[in-house]
Amino acid sequence: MTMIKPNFARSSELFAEALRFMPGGVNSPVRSFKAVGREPVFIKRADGAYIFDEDGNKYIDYVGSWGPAILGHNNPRVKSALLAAIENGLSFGAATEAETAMAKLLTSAAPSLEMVRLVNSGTEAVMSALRVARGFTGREKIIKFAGCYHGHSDALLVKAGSGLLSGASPDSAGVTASTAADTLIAGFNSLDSVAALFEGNKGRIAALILEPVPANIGVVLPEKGFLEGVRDICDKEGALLIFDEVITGFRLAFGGAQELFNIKPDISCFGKIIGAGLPAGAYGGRRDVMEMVAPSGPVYQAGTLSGNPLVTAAGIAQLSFLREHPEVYKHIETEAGRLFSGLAEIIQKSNRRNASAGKDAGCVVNSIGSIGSLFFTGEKVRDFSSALKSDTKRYAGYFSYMLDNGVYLAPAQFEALFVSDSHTGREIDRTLELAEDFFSRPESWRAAAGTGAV
Ligand code: HOZ
Repeated sequence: MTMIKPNFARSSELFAEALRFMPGGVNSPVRSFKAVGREPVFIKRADGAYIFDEDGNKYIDYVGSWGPAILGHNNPRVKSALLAAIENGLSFGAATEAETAMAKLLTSAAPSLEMVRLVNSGTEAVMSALRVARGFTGREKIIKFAGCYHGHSDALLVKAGSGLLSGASPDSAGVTASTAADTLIAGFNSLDSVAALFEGNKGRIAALILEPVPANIGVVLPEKGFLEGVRDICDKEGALLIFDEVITGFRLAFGGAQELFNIKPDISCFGKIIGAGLPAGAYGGRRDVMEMVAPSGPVYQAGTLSGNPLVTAAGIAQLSFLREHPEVYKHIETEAGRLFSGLAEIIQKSNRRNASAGKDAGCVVNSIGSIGSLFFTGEKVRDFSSALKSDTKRYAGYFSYMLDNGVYLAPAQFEALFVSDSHTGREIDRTLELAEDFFSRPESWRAAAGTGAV
C-alpha cells in the first residue's frame, strides 16, 4: 500500500502558538497527542463519519468527540434544532419547558431513572451524585474501581484512567490526602475486593461507583455475575450503587449498560452524549434519593448553565431521534461488529506470525456494541493491571500509521474507539485494509521511536 505522508504544517504552526497561551497547548490533556509522541492535528470541521484538519487532511473519525457523535457529525435534525433554539436566545438562567422535555426523555430511557437533574458535564454529574449519596446515607466513604475514570473532581482522581494513565500516573497532584482517604479502591471484576472493603468499613460506605463497562483504560468487559454481584453487596450493606454511564448511556442501548445487563442502579450519571456533543450532563435515579437535592432537599447543587436552551435543544433532537429509530443501534452494531471481528482476525494472524518468529508482540481486541479497544499485549485484558501491560509505544506506532493514512483514532492507548451511525461498509473496509497492512509490517511489533507514555 503506497503512503503519501500528509502535510501537517498548519497544525504545527497552530500548536506552537497554542503552547504559548495554554498549558500543553490544549484544554484537555489527551488531545495533545503527548501519549503518542507527536504534535496534535488541529481540527477545523467534521461531517458524518469524517473530520478534517486545518491542513485539509480528511480522516475517518473513530473518536466522535469521545462518544456523543453517535449519529455522526452534523446530523441535520440536531443541527436544525440547535439553529432554531439560537434564534430565541443563548441562556436565561431560568426555568424552561425544554428542560422538562429533556427530563422526560431521560427518565423514559430506563426504569431506574425516576427523576433527574441536568448539569453541564459528566464530571459535574458524578461529583453531584456522590454528594447526594453521602447526604442520603449520612456516610462518608465511597468505593471506586482502579482504572475507572469519572471525570476530574478531586475525590475521583484516585487510581483513575484516561489521560492520567497517559501521563503515567493514575493519581493527580493537588488532591489532598484527606480527600483521597474517603475514596476506597476495589479491583474491577473482583467481587472479593469489594466485599473486603465493605467488611473493613462497616456502615461507613455511602456508595459504590463504577463504569459498568470501563472505557477509560481502553474498553474492559464486566465478567458474568460481576455487576449483579456489586448490586447485591450494595443492597446488603445499605450503600447506593452509582452507574457512570457517561460513555455507555444511550450508546450500548437507549437505556445504556443498565438496560443491556438488566441491572438497576440507584443513581446514574450521563455526560456529553445527552447534549449531542454540547456541554451537557445529568444525574438521576430513585425518587427518594433525588428528592434530597435542593430545593426539594438539603443537598445543595446549582448552575446557571444547567438545562441551557441550546444544550437541551440539541440533546432533545439527538435523544428523540435515537428513541424513534431503534434501527440506529442495529446498524452501528453491525458495522462495529464487522470492524472489531475483522481487527481480531487480522491480529490473530499477526500474533501467530510473531509467535512463530519468536517476537513477544501480542495484541488483543476488547469490544461491546459500538465501542472497543486494541491492547498491545498478549494477555487477556480484564482489569486495570492487565490493561497496564499494554505496550504504549507500539500503540503509538499503530496510531501514527493510521493517522498518516486518514484514520483518526484515540491519541492514547487507554481510551475507546467509537463507531457512529454514519460509518458504513466503506469506512470499515478502508480501516481494515489499513490495519491489515500495518500488522503485516515491522512497525506492528516494533515500538515507534521516541513515543509512548510521558
Ligand atoms: N478525557 C477524555 C477521554 N476519556 C478526553 C477529553 C478530550 O480531550 O476532549
